[in-house]
Amino acid sequence: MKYDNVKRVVILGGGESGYGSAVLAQSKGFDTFLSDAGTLSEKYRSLLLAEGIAFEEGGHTEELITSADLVVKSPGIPDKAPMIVRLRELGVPIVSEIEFAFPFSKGKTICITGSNGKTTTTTLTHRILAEAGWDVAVGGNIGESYALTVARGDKEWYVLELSSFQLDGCHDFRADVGVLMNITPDHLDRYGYNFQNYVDSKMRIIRNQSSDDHFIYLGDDEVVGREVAKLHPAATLSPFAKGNIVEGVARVEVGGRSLAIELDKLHIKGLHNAYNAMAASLAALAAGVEEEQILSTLYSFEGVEHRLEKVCVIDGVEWINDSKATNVDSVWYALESMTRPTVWIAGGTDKGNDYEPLMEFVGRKVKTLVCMGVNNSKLIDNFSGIVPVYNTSSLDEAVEVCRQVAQSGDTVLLSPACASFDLFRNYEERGRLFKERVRELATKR
Ligand code: UMA
Ligand code: ADP
Repeated sequence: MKYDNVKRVVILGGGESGYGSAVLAQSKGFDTFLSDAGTLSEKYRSLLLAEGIAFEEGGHTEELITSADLVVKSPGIPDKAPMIVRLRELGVPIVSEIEFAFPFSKGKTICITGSNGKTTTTTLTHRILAEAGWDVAVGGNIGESYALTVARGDKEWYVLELSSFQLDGCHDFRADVGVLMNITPDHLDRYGYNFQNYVDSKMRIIRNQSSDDHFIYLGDDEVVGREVAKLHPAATLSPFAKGNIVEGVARVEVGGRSLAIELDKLHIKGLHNAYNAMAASLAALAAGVEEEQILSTLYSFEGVEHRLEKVCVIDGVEWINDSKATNVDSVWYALESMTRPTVWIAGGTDKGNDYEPLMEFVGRKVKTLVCMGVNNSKLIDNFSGIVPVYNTSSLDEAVEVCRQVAQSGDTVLLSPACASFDLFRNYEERGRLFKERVRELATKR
């Protein structure tokens, strides 16, 4: 066993990832200790106490950590954190939760990464396998951690959403089916503001793959195409691309098995969702799910909350919540998929956005921009003079302006291109409150 010489396992970070690693480590009989530099949430503190796992919070005590044979690092902890720097100086092995859990599972993995589309594709792929009656768990950068699902009882299949942070600490981990949705700039603060570092991290999805494995990727993505040409993955390659779509039907094929997806029959709309459907179908075909079963789930899948989610129609105006669109690329796809004149709500904490790619839609599809944030100057500078731009600094104000300017036949789209932290706790709160306000409008009518 890989961990024969490991007695003490220390887990850094006590959120979802750290908790799952600690439960798995404890259940495998290691001397387990969890250390969190901040304050644990009530949920994880009580769970750790209930499981009888030793832990500390409010700081990392060096001697309790450097005595580890193996350290499992939570994905949110950057490499430059002082304790990580110290452990590297001392040569203590540090792995990600995914790497740590991998040897304890006999299950096969479908691993989905990319800058956008991970959660939608992961959820859809999991649903296809689950509805086919397979023994499958979903986890990783979504819902429960991989480690926790392994600790709770091994499954035959895992569908895992993997972030670049999780891939970084992987060495021996191998995906039976790897899926790369796209690579566009994101999280550059963690990668020395060097895009190639982030690209290298995403490409770790093919690490250790052999000719028995599958690698599914967006063929239209220049960055991914360049990396595939450079790295010559050993796995069977299955690109999906715009070119697969002819007259509203997307055709995909793996190892002689093919599927024709009628895009009209999907509830999830837009080119990006056609990509997501193709990726999930290819993954399911590669895993061996029956064609009919895949189509049946594809055509009933309603999408994931906060991703181009239809809220309601009020007086002929359709309201859509796309609060998860926290970067320019995801907004590009949202606007691309709009079929009606659009009142676009954007703004929040800017992540160094370049709005140039969105210009093609503004004026053509976007009839009005409603900025919603503490500081909207960048959006105002970019779009003033092209379409009417309104400056608002709260959700209530933004929704009220939209109510006044939107006419029957229009769509109001919340697709912010920014993080939510200036006005909200997270994108989920932003999306939830937006839906609440819109539904209140509907009842007040
Ligand atoms: N902490 C330390 N030491 C430090 C810094 C932080 O102990 O030096 C502690 C914090 O006090 C906190 C804990 O670490 O208690 C948080 O760890 P974490 O940030 O890794 O968060 P988790 O709750 O463990 O959740 C992580 C992922 N979060 C991140 O990568 C930021 C979750 O993805 C994932 O679902 C979960 O592991 C299970 O695998 C969330 C996410 O936002 C959804 N991901 C990013 C994204 O999608 O953009 C990558
Ligand atoms: P992730 O988990 O990678 O953040 P999500 O499925 O949660 O991806 O979608 C995040 C945002 O990106 C949403 O606004 C969604 O509409 C958009 N999106 C979904 N799939 C794609 C894709 N394949 N390419 C670009 N944007 C996408």
